[in-house]
Amino acid sequence: MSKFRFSVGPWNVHSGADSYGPAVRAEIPAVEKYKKFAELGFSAVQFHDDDVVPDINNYSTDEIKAKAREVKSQLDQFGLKAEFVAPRLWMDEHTIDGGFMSTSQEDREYAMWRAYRSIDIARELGCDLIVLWLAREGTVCAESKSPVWATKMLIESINKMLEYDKSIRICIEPKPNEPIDRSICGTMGHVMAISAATIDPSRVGGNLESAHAVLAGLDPAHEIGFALAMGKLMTVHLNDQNSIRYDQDKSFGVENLRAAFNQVKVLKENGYGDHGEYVGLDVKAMRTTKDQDSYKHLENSLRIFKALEDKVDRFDYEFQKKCVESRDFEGLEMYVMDLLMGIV
Ligand code: XUL
Ligand code: MN
Repeated sequence: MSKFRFSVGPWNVHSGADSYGPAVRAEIPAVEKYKKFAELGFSAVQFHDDDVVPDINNYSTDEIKAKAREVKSQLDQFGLKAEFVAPRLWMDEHTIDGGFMSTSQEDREYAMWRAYRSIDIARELGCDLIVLWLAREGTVCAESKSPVWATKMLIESINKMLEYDKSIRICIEPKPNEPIDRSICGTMGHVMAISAATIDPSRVGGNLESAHAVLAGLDPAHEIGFALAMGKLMTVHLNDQNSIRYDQDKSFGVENLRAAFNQVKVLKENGYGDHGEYVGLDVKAMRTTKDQDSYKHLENSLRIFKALEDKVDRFDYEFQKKCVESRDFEGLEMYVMDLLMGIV
């Protein structure tokens, strides 16, 4: 029995379209996904603002809130909570050059409108967390904007959100690149610095995605540990990634089982979840996946996470201590490999 509660986003079950080809699986209606998420054992759903209110630009604030209430009652039906709302600041024509640090003032105002509406939606869904994946916040042409100005615009925008709602929490999901060339906020270290520069650092933290850490050339467990040490790990997006290439969102643990083990270990050792945090997945099915297997990558990720939780429970801390005392790191490493291979 897992000690954790899990969450997932509706975009994690998708039709398989990518930059190079069209959809290969049928779209599944949102309510059907929620039902299946509950059956698979998830406790909460992660949302983008327009997952909750499609065509959000066409509605007034009151209409947006009413539509969010409809989604809340759908979640209630399956005993699911909403974990967070993330403004999707990368699809709209107003976010071609990014949102909070766009070179167009009109577009920056549009980004704030989406951020405020995301807060309204979160409130209607009964959650207090806004995730900012800063997809296009950076440069595609390095000389197009000053990184100093851009960083300050991000801090200013977060301050406005903190002022708009006095108890909302803002959670930055760092990523070093893609779709942007050079990101402004690429790692947990950047997130902590931005947090410290806001008007209420206690309400600004991070969402560590395993694949994003790998893309930054960093170890996901260390990024998680760094944010935990600062008391600012608000959620996680667990998945996997084959080295520094396009963002793959593979099932958790399928590329690097030892790195996955260490992510579970650092979460478990440090009481992650004790204050209501969810273990969030952000995994994509392979494009080759058939319709009937649309949820298999979620099932696999949960299965791998729980199996690794079991390995963490069996981790021999006495043996580890002895190895450290005698500086026998070769022995310790082999013990970890034996544990993962099922030999001990
Ligand atoms: C993109 C990514 C997003 C965010 C949510 O790399 O991870 O799905 O998690 O906006
Ligand atoms: Mn993510």
